[in-house]
Parts: sequence; structure tokens; C-alpha cells
Amino acid sequence: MERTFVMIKPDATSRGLIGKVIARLEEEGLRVTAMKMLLIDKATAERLYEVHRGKPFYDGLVEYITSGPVVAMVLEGEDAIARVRRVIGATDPSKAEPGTIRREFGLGIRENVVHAADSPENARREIGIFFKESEILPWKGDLG
Ligand code: 3AN
Repeated sequence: MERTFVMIKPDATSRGLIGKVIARLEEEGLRVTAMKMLLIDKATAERLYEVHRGKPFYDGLVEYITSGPVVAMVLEGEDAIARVRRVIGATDPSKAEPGTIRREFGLGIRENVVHAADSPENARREIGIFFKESEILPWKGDLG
């Protein structure tokens, strides 16, 4: 089993898309093992997006991600990191594959519905920013 970090972004929480995004991920067979809704403060946003510091879109990204509620989650399943990235689609919704979450619901390259970790290292790091180990529930076998 692999763990990944997923976060529903402010453009999606504000448009009432929380349920739809989680449904897509669950339909993929991934299990939610931790979840919380919160407002991210600037320091946390800077930690989450530290690899992007200095890029032209960085300041706008930090401002956007702190602009409204997000839903932070840990998802578990076989090959969870790659599978979530596939269901989410490319960063730019207009370039994302048909049927992906970003293609269906994304507004633009920044307001693109959902964040997902892109490697095991980043999954561990990002989960650690939002969750204590005791907040992640134990895996209980296959869904269904
Ligand atoms: P992804 O979320 O697909 O892994 P990253 O890690 O390259 O994409 O970028 C992190 C976030 O930064 C994206 N989800 C998006 O919100 C924002 N972003 C990325 N590229 C741009 C850009 N060129 N202009 C504005 N925002 C961007």
C-alpha cells in the first residue's frame, strides 16, 4: 500500500466540488485515511510550495491557496501516488486528458481544483505538514 497527499483547493471548495472530487478518487479505489478542512496560513503555504519559491507564479500561488478553505487528505491504495496524478490530470486544465478532474472542473493553471503529491518523498513531506501520524487511520483491506 502506498500513501499520498491530496488537497482540494479554494477554487473547488468555493464552488461546492468537495464531494465530486472525493467521489472520483474513491471510484478509483483509493481509500481516504485522514481528512481535515482548514484555512492555510502563509507560513504553511510557503512550506507546501517551497520548491516553487522564486518562480514567477509563486506569490500569486501562495495568495490563492490561503484565500479560502482547503480539504487536506491522506489517500491510500496500491500505486496511489501515480494513480491520483492520473485521475487529476495535467497542471493546465486545458491540456489535461478528457475525463480527468482538472479537465472537467479546472478554471485555469492556478485554479486547478486539486493538489496531489508527485513522489513518495513529497507525499511523506506534505503529509507531515498537515497530519500527525496518530491522525491517519489504519488501512482495513480492500474497498467494497
Ligand atoms: P502540479 O500541481 O500539477 O504538480 P506544480 O507542482 O508544477 O503542478 O505547481 C503547483 C501549483 O502551482 C499548481 N497546482 C498550480 O496551482 C500552480 N501553478 C503551476 N504552474 C503555474 C503557472 N504557470 N501559473 C500559475 N500557477 C501555476
